[in-house]
Amino acid sequence: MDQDAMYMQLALQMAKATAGQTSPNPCVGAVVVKGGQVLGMGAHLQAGDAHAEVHALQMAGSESRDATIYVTLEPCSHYGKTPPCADAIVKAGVKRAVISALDPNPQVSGLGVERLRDAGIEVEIGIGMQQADQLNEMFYHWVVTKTPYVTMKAAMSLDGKIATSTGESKWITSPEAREDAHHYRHTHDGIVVGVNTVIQDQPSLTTRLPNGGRNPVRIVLDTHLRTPIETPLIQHPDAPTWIITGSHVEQNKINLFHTYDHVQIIPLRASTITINKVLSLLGEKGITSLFVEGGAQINDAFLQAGCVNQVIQYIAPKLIGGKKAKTPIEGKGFQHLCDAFHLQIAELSQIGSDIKIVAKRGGK
Ligand code: AOF
Ligand code: ZN
Repeated sequence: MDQDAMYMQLALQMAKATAGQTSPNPCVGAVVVKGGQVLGMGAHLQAGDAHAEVHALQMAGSESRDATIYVTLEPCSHYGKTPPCADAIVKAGVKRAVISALDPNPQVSGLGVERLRDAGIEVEIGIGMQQADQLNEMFYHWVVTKTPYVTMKAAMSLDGKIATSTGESKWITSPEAREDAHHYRHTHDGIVVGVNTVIQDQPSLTTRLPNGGRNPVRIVLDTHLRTPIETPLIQHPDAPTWIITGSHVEQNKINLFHTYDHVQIIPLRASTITINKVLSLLGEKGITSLFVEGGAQINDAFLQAGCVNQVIQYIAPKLIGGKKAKTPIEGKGFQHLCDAFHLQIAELSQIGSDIKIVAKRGGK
């Protein structure tokens, strides 16, 4: 591996280690190198904190002069919660900047590189780009569309059932597969279920990894505000719970939830809930990624709205059978094959005794 690729891998490793903790900002790593020595390194740890380059430059101090900086994302050029990194790089007297990927944030997008080049810094773009793009895929989507990147997850038997005909669903997949799914809770800002899932399964929707993990905001789509007060999402304040309702829900019903500080009732302006409206609302509230983990009806609503970016499917080697046994997506579905939602397999692996498929939008 050549030197540039090696130092960029170091920066990428640091960025990857912060997955799930920087939202609504991307994961970024930076390394400052001179004369074959690493002089500074850093990662952006959470929104509002210093950016990766600032940490790395500070560590290198005056040694940054004439050094090379490796950054996994184009240095920013705007005043956000922190001042522009491109200015800090110029001021430190860095000679060369190696960048994995451009920042699609319209406030930056090419301007960071321009500022570096204008100051006479040699800029090289593209080393490690694929990994950097993959790492910040959800941020890219949100910063451009202002709606969250949507991941739909399902766990089913080999014959495509998510429960038996009597409704038993615990557990179809192995503990290993269930733990894997918790990584997605950790790396998504929000998790969404329908009110029927809340009533039937009483889920807590928290992240339970061996070392903890970040809980996503728990979002319930509940047109008529049927969420029971005595459910874990209301009784346990482990994470915020947002209940999205139609416009017609009575105020005295909403007031019943007021004593729970972590609960917000959010009525839409229309009497019915549409997925596109929900996504715009969540995007505005800084939810950059949404994990859809609940209910065959909700899955269908996302599918019909054409708003699925990625599907995570766990398949257990069990046969359940039964005409009445549920499948991952119900509702109307598509009547014609030519209308079916096309995905491409991005990953295929075995987890515990189960198969895991990651499929992404695109392709025919
Ligand atoms: C960088 N290095 O480590 C990160 C960058 O509000 P702020 O100041 O934190 O700026 C957030 C934006 O900065 C974010 O939307 C993205 O475009 C960029 N993130 N840029 O140079 C970093 N995290
Ligand atoms: Zn920056």
